[in-house]
Amino acid sequence: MALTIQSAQTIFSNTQVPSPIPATIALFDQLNVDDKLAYLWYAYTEMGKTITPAAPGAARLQLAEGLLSQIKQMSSEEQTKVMRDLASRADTPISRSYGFFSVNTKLAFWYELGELMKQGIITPIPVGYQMSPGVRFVLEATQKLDPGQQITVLRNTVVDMGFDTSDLGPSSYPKAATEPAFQRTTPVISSVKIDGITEPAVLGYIEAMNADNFDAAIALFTTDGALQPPFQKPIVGREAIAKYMREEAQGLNMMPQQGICEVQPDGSKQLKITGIVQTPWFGVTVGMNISWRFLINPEGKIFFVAIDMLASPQELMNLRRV
Ligand code: EQ3
Repeated sequence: MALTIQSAQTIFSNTQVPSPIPATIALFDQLNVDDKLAYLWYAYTEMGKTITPAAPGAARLQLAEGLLSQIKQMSSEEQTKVMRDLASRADTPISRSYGFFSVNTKLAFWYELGELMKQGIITPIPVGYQMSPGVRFVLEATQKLDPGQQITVLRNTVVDMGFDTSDLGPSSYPKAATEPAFQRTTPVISSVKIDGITEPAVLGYIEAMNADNFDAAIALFTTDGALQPPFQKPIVGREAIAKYMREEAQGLNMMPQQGICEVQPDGSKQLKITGIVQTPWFGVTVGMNISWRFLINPEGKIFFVAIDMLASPQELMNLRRV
């Protein structure tokens, strides 16, 4: 029987535990625009007591520089309006430009605004703002998350800001190939060993990803293969996966720990692997508990891989079907 992405998405689904991340984002989405900005400020400064993101490289800030320098010259009311427009996804020139940024440039843009807020150059919260019970509720929900889940909530809220440019065609901003790279650190693991796993495509995938060797990783996929990032739809085809990896997978450190492999009657293999991934934004200070669910075709190529955020560290051990 031919492999389909739809059926691949369901592999090991009965071993999965719902993550609290979408529920927290849904609570955030219900806040009004000033509450959203206030929530992000309080969540970010609270988190900053224990973990802080690494300063983005000058090259990446340069991509956001045009918008940042416009904002710096504005009055405090105008600055607040820009932030409200971004958070409400309004159709304004700045919100459109932001919408074309890559994920990492969006994060770099807010990182810099956050620095300016800390220095008192930009007002973090609209003047006269009073914290609402709604914000308190979402902050409490956020505090219950582990650091890896907290940074995922922050990341996703930042990514969703700005005007939705997906239907507008390509932008004039530099994209994937010209995006400045994250400084790659030496992978924490020097050779890939995963308890219970010997599948060459999987070991090769982790090794290539830990070296930012996306060409080698892509070569392990079938031409119609797919990669499904956490909470997203599958990205289908080698070219689309390569573009995504260049934009979003640079500098990641992947530390798979254990896995299981089930051979199917048609010779394909289903594998679930759990482990830790670190983002260059937070380095070794934040480990995210994740799983990879691979479907390998009978010829040993990756037809599908889903990356899921785990609900708790206990889930790292949760490999068996129940
Ligand atoms: C200034 C402030 C605070 C106030 C204002 O009101 C509003 C905002 C937005 C503010 C600023 C907020 C800032 C600066 C937030 C910064 C957040 C950051 C830097 C978050 C970074 C998060 C990174 C994450 C969660 C990365 C996760 C990566 C994963 C899980 C990678 C998985 C992958 C694997 C394992 C694969 O095998 C394939 C590729 C893939 C990427 C899917």
